[in-house]
Amino acid sequence: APPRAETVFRSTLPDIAIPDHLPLHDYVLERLAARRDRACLIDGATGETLTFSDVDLISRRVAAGMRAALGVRHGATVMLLLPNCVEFALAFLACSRLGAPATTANPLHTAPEIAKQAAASGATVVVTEPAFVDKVRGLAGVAVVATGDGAEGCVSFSDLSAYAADDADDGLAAAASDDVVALPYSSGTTGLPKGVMLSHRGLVTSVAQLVDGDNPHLHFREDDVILCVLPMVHVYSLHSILLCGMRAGAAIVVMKRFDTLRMFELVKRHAITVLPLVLPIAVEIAKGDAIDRHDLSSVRMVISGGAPMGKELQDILRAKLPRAVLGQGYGMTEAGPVLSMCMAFAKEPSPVKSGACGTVVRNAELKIMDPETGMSLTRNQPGEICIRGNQLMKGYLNNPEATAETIDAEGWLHTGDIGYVDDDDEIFIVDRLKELIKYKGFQVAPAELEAMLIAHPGIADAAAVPMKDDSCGEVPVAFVVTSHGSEITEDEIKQYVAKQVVYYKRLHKIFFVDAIPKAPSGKILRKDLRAKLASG
Ligand code: AYL
Repeated sequence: APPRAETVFRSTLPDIAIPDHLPLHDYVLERLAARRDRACLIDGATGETLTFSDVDLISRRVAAGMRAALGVRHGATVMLLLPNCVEFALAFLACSRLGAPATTANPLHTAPEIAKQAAASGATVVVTEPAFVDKVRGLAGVAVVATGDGAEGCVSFSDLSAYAADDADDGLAAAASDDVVALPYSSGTTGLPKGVMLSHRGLVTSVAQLVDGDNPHLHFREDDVILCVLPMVHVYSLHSILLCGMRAGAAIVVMKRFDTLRMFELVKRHAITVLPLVLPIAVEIAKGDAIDRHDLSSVRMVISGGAPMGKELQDILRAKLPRAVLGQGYGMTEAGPVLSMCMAFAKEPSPVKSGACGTVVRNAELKIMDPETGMSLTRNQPGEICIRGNQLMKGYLNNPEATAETIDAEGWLHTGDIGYVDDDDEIFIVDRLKELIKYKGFQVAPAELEAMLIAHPGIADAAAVPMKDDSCGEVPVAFVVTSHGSEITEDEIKQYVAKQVVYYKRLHKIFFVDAIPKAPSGKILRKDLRAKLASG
């Protein structure tokens, strides 16, 4: 039988030319000559400013230093274990220059979590802050770079940046746009965190889809000042703030730690125009009255992404920031990462609805698939969101099976998100098919918590699921079956997990049950457990 016609959704904007032959650093710095003296990175704490010229030069020096002092070559993986700081951006660009994939990790992760990612990614160098050096000292065969003037037994970042820049680019002779440039970790639709291979071509495409062309979908301007408070180790910030901001020639104000009042002060001091946020920050802003006592009139754009933002919250924010355009972006690490963006952010904007998470980006195809039949669905019918285009990940590192489960033979990436496209091409996410728990936009993989729980002798079986939470979006909770004779308590279980994981993976509640509901295949019936939570 002839294949049934598919319903494919495209951007409402025309496709553009994308220079995807360029390595990522050359692409984001392509207009360097015209921007040499413009501010590129501003340290929020000190006000210290690096121009585009500084960023170009120092990242070349760091690349030369990494190669000379640490032997980083094309294909060697470098772990960036950093809080938000200017050095993150410099080190990331240096890795791009060397053709060395950068795997990013939150420095608040525990030592075992870091060790796992370092081993899985094959990192030979870790760049971190002196405060976190102790977490990586024990890693065999891994050299440690510490920012500032360094720490004992480490190479100091400032020494690296003192190397001569001349030949730092040599490694590039071999670097192709198909090479991996970033290797964030994500659990995707199922299982444990996996290395997501994002290539130069993929990230260049994804950045271009937002900020390039005559009518950019996400219109960042040269005179914009963008706040970077979201962690750069996460792909939302790395892509949509750092890379998009640099490509557009905007200035980026780097804030290390979120604090509402400090953020308002920074907005005023630097006349910040663009505020990329996640739900919990939006909640903080919306709920207090501090916002009424601060001058935020410079802000023209507020972007929310990474997790759902309800219509109510969006309406409150809109009332508090009447001069700003407010909207959402929708992304997934594996998707490269952005699938859709609010059309009110375009240079020639179109109106949007509260609660929508944007319109599909240009040079891409989106379809809604019926999870039962595999057929594509038409407008207003919810199904699994699938996306296709050059921006997608190359695959999971060393895991062709998981890659094949996520990107099908026709090149469609299956997100595990349930949503629909409405009559105006706006996307609404209504549910999640996949296991993932999203705490303040951070990923928590149920499989990771379950493996930990089951390893405890007092626990016979367990399932971790998300529970709705007003300020965090979702929190991880667990259903636990205790072993025969075990008297383990809720607190003991919480402590046991808390000791092993970063704060956002901690369990907030334990429900003791007689059995975990499972399908005949052995798969946990997560929907049943989520329904149990919803019914109280
Ligand atoms: P990951 N609304 C609802 N759910 C969302 C949204 C949104 N706006 N954005 C992301 N998600 C959920 O890999 C969804 O379930 O990437 C999705 O599959 O940590 C999952 O989060 C992916 O989680 C941007 C804007 C990047 C967003 C991103 C998201 C990166 C988060 C760049 O400009």
